[in-house]
Amino acid sequence: MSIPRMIQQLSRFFTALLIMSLSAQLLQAAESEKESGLMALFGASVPSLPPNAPLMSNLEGREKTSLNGAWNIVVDEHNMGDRGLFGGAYYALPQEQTGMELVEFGFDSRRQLQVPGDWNSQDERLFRYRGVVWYQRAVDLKPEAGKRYFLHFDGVNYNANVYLNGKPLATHRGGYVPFNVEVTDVVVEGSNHLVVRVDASLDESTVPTRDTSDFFKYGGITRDVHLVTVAETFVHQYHVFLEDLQTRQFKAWVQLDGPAAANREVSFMVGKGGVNVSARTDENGRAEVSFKSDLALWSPETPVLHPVTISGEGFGVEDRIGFRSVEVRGAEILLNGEPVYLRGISMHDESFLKSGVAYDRADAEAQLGLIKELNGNFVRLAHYPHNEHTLRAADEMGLMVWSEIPIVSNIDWSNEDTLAVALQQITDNVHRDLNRASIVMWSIANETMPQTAERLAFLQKLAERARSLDLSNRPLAAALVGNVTEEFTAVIKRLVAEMLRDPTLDDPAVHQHLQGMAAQLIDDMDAVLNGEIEVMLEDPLGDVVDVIGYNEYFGWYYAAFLNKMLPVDEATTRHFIFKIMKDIRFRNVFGKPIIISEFGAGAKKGYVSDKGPGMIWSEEYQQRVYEHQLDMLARNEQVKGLSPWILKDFRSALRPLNGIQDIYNRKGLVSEKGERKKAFYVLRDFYAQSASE
Ligand code: GCB
Repeated sequence: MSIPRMIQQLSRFFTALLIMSLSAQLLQAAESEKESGLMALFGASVPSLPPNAPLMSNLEGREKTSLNGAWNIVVDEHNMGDRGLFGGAYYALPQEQTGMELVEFGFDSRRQLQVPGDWNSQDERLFRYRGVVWYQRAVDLKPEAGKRYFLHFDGVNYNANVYLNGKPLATHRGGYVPFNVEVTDVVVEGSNHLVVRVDASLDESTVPTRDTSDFFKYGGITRDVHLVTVAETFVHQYHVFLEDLQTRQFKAWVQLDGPAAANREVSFMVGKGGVNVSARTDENGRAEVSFKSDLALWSPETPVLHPVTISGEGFGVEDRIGFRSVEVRGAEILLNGEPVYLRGISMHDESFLKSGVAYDRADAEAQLGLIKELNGNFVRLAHYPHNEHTLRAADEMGLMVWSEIPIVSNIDWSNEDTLAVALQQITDNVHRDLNRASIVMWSIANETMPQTAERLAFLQKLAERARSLDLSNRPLAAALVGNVTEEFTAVIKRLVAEMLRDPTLDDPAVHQHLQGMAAQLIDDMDAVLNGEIEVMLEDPLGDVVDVIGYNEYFGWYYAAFLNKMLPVDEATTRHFIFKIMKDIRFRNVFGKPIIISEFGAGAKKGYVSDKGPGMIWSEEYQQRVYEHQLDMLARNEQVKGLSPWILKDFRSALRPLNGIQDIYNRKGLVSEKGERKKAFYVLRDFYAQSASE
């Protein structure tokens, strides 16, 4: 036989083999999934798994084994792993091999990622990757009768499917809230094969969406993983809180889970040698008690945490809880009955101790330590729930917290599935942190648009959910959207008036243009020049929440927008904006307290423009923005707190300006490495002053 003919025959043989193998797999896939065609083989649709079990609170107080460390991974760019091509699904239990089986994937130590941690900053090849990665590790175990076992994930971004010993167990959506999966019936003695499929892809219907927010969507098992062991009937959730400041009445409820949850005696011990009360659970396993006590209260100055034990026969959990009251009265925020000014800053869940996501206690203490150094008493944890260590550290260090979920900008407001994911996120966020004294408000939205009835209905449901879960009436907040036309018209009128009376602007063409604008916009020149510039917040979301957040960027973006309407260069517009800022007054039609939840300016540490000092992106320019902002905000009586944007430069793919941003949002008061910028000291001194007043 000639060589070409031999090759032809061989290739026919292989093609036949391939077709046989493919059709066998196709048949199998079609049978199991009731699908046919190539899509069934190539795993385009991921079989749906049941949702995870409801979240247990207080991971810290549980008997647990850490599953942090090196996990083996397979990158699944083509989303094949649910069925695999040769060798079966990636979650299947590995089979004994003779060495002759064709298997086209494999987990082993040659490709690993550290858990916790994102894949983007651990592996250069995955820096921009937003697809599927399969994680695998062995879990050694000696299960005991009468115990229950849960896998607990503090955060997997974005979608996680969990498989143990080859069995698909549960799915979870939402990258910043914890979840647990019960594995009691699946664990075996010895080595257990744990696989997690992590899908970091986002779209328009996810929470957050893919494109409408300015932060890096890290992928991976980003936070701690544990195997938690509990009794068959155990304390699932609870809340112990100060119900009434005047009478020092406390309230506690507990929810047991398990076959013997009903009609059980549960005791609550609070404080050293203090309270010891008990109650019986109802038929749903829930018990409630009230008690009076003069336990010392938590505050940023005295962040006292009391030991709490909730237990019954054969079960129990311990915690350390602070007690304080927080309420909104008129336009005031009261902490333990006293008006309080929130000296805060915003931060993302990143750390200057490492690149990528923050995930441990050291990160938390380093970040929050900077806020203490700023003389702050408040932090806005933007734009999603942060890792649990941060909340524990805030409790201990004495920082009040604004906690939020990733409802940012445009969300798919009329999509029921999006609403379900959002509700799940607020539920899990509240459940995880109900007992954290540091959290003084739950925020449900950041700058959400457009202002439609669907948006409001969606956000109202989130508010109702938070209120129904948190019986301590923690205030709700949101960063509202302003009325841009009114706001900018008021500002532009004043700018035109100021420019007209400034003798240094003597170009006749400029003057003529300004006069034309004044004729159209201004009736009473004196009133405009001597009055206030009012920014009235009236977004109807203000009716739903208790605290009005507002993000404003006077001195930064607004100068660029406004400049487009003015006949001067941007430097001149910036100069005049600084001049008029002292007269800007933020008010709201709801009579509620306002927090300026963002203001700021970008600066690269050490940057000097070749156009000279003090240009935008310099530390000096950022410092100037802070000086004018703080001067303005100190004159604003309805403003009861600040959380400027932002503590540290953070990763954002929206910020590609080479040499300056380099994929960082540069509005940090410290660089990504923690180097303090000049504005850091401006805010520090301002807060020192306001703390002493
Ligand atoms: C905002 C957003 C925040 C952005 C910030 C900015 O209003 O809430 O997510 O990062 O502005 O720097 O533009």
